[in-house]
Amino acid sequence: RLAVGVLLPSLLLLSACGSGQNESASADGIQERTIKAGIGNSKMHPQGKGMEKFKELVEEKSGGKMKVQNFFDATLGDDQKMTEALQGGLQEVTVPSTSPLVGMIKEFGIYDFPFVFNDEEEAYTVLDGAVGKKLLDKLPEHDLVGLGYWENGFRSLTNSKHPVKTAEDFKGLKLRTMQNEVHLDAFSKLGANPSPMAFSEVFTALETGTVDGQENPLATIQTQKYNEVQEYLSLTNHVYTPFVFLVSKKFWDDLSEQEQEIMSEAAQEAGKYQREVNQKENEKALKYLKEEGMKINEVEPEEMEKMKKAIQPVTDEYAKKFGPDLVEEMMSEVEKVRDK
Ligand code: TF8
Repeated sequence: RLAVGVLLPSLLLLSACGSGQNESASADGIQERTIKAGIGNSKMHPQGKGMEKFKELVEEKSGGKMKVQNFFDATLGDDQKMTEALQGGLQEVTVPSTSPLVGMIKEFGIYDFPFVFNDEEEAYTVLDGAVGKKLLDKLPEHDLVGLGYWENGFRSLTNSKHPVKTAEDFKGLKLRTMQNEVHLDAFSKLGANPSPMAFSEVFTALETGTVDGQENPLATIQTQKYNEVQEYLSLTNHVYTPFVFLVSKKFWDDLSEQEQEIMSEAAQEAGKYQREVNQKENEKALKYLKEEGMKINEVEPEEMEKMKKAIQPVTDEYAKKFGPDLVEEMMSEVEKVRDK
């Protein structure tokens, strides 16, 4: 562990000695660096607040030598594009949903199985445990380094046609999904017409009626103002999406041990904060969306069970593809905390 308390005095000492730039850069193992970080959500979204916390922590821990420049609202591109920019060494940090990464690392698809987690604690147990680590360990061979999981969260459905209360209500709805085969196949199985689309195109697609609906956590529905173009919100909570904190491996390999430690600690501390903010803001978003006049309905547990049954063949098929052992390991970790 890095002791910041030891670092700061040595920094002061160096500047007091008036040593040259190179010496001061290397003595504490920290260089002047600018870290370009981008996300798809807005600055107001819990993910944006997490990024601001990350920036604050990195700058504090490095004594102001490492600077983080945050870009929000997909101004650097969507999840897939930013991830590619990291691989090419053109951008240092992004925090995408794991779902659009499944084309690259298929095992991330286990998180896309609907109705696996009942609450956040179950998700954290898997993500912060052995299964979560196994998946992060697959990133370096794709020129990426994963510093842990943040939270996008449980997704619910909005649409412009009718409330979705039963499995049958999905029939015929044109839905935007993330670029992910599990999501596509699961919604098809329920009788909807899903089409994959990058996040930044969703609002316009809803507004122009290219699609009838979309699904995302409540804080995203609020910050993207989907309520302005969607009448119905059905609290399906059908799947939990993690964010994964990614660093360009090209950049990472160039960092000193101290600098890596700073990045890693900041990503984890900011992640803890981000998860807390996310849970609070999702609750607030529900109130807000109600006040804004969205027609909100819950889904009865029996109906959830029917939806789960309907898509079981899809989950079974993908479990084979992603690795039955891995899926089993995930489920047994969930069971452990669920029994308590
Ligand atoms: C989606 C995701 C996005 C995030 C983020 C904006 O629907 O849930 O909200 O991945 O990049 O595409």
